[in-house]
Amino acid sequence: MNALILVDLQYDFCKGGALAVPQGNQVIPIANSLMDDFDLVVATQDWHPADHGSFAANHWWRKPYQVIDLHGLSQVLWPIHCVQDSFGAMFLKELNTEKIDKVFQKGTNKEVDSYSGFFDNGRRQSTGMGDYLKEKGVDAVYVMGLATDYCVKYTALDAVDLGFKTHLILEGCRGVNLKEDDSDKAVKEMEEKGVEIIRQLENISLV
Ligand code: VGL
Ligand code: ZN
Repeated sequence: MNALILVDLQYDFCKGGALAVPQGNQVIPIANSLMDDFDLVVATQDWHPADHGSFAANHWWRKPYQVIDLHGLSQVLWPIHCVQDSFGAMFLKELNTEKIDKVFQKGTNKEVDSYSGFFDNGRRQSTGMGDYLKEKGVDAVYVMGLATDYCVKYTALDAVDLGFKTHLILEGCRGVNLKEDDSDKAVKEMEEKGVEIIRQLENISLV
C-alpha cells in the first residue's frame, strides 16, 4: 500500500503569500496529476494560532529570519503565515482537494513549531498521521510539496524514522532557500538518511 503525502500546498507559501516559496505554484499541477496513481493521498496543513512563537511579530525587537531559542529549540522567526482560518492557510483552489483522503494540521501549539507532518519539532506531540498511515496498511510513502528545506525535509526524515519506505518527488518540491543551497543540502541529507530521491517524474514506479 502506498501513499502520496502533499506538504503544505497553501496560499501563504505560493505567489503573493506571506512566506512565498519561489515557484511554489508550479507544484500544484504535479500534485493533481499524481493523485490518481496512489492508494491513499494525505495532506499536511500549516495551521498556526495568531500568537504562535515562530512569528517574528510576536517577539519584541525581532525581525523575520532571525534565529532565536524558543523554549529550548532553535527557531527561525517567520513572517506571520498560515494563521488558522485565514485565506493564506487555505489550500490553493487549483488543488484537487476531493482526492485527499485526510488532512493533518500542524503547528497548532504556539510554544513549538512543527515542520514535520508527523511530529512537532520537539517530537513531543504527534499529529496522528503516522498511526493513520500504518492503520491503512501503508508501507511506502511519496513526499512532495513546500518547502523542500523545511516541512518537506522533516516530513520525509520522520517517515524514514517511522519505518516507511520513503521517496521524495523532487519535481514536486520547491524550497525557501534562505541560503541559496539550502534545498540542495536538504536533498542530500534526506538521501543520506535513506530517502529515495525521484529526480524525474517519469521515473516513479510505485511499490
Ligand atoms: C514551513 C516555515 C514555516 C514549510 C512552514 O511549510 O516549509 N516553513 N512554516
Ligand atoms: Zn509555519
